[in-house]
Amino acid sequence: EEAGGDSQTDDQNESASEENVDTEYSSSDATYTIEAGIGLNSEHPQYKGLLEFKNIVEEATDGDIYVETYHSSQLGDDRQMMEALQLGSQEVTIPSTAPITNFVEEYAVFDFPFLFPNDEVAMEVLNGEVGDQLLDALEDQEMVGLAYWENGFRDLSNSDRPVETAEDFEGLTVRTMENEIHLDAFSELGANPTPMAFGELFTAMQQGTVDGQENPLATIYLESFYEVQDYYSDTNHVYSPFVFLMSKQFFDGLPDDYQEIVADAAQEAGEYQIEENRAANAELLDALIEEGVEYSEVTDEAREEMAEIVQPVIDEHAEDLGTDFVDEVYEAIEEAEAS
Ligand code: TK8
Repeated sequence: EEAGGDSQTDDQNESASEENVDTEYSSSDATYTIEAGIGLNSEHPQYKGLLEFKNIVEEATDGDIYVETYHSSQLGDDRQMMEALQLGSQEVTIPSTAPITNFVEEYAVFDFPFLFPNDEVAMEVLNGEVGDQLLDALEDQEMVGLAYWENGFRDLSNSDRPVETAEDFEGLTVRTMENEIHLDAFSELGANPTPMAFGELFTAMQQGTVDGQENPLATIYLESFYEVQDYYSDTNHVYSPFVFLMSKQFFDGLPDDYQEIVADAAQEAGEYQIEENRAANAELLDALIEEGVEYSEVTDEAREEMAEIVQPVIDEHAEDLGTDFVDEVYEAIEEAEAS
């Protein structure tokens, strides 16, 4: 059984190192070793995607680049891993965009609630001009953004009550990512947002430090949050992209053909990750209900009410980010919707 709790960490370490030796290549024969770490556990499509990246890169370089994979925040939380990339002490991580805002502020536009109508439009915008521009901005932060992967639409789970409407958020203590827009939006809804790193979340829910959290269904199920959460609502309030990041120091030190191999592999493994992720998010509701979680269906009407309540938060942050940039994003969304 995989769970997010602390007691599981030893098992997860063990299985991670087993996976690392379970390949025809080894780090001792390699010229380059990529240490790649993610926050989610080995059950999540994000990790499957990372293993796919490993296979493609090792195969294409005949083991000259070796990829060591770590999950479950074994190398740190999203922010710490990005800092390690900047220092060149870790080579790859795949955070959600929300913690990237601490490095490239404009990524915050993706934290605007109800920004994207669906994941197809989101991916089109990310893979277009807007997404490229933001990847480029990472270079000043000593990171290279190689591809967009997908975390998905975020939903609410909690241990206190069924949440169907905006009113139901009142007084609910909700863990949010460490990101101003999330904090402000949940405050506006009447909840008590408590920012913390993902790796601390399971224990916080278990100990009752927070009533709930918000993440895509795949995470809620695959991280066994149902062990400590009784209610799930498909709020779909924010679409979270993942960004496949590489240390710029490391990338710049690779020969040109290897740079191309890792860039293509990040893209290709991402296509696989996105497919697996969408399947997981589409399939796991029944499984979650079977674990005893009560499902509250959120109507479009209720979502519209939530959107109205948080609109002032969006307006305020749009000012901060620059209205030209935000308008460009809105236009890209309109274009993607029309195509
Ligand atoms: C995993 C995180 C996680 C994110 C969060 O490293 O913190 O809630 O959704 O998936 O990036």
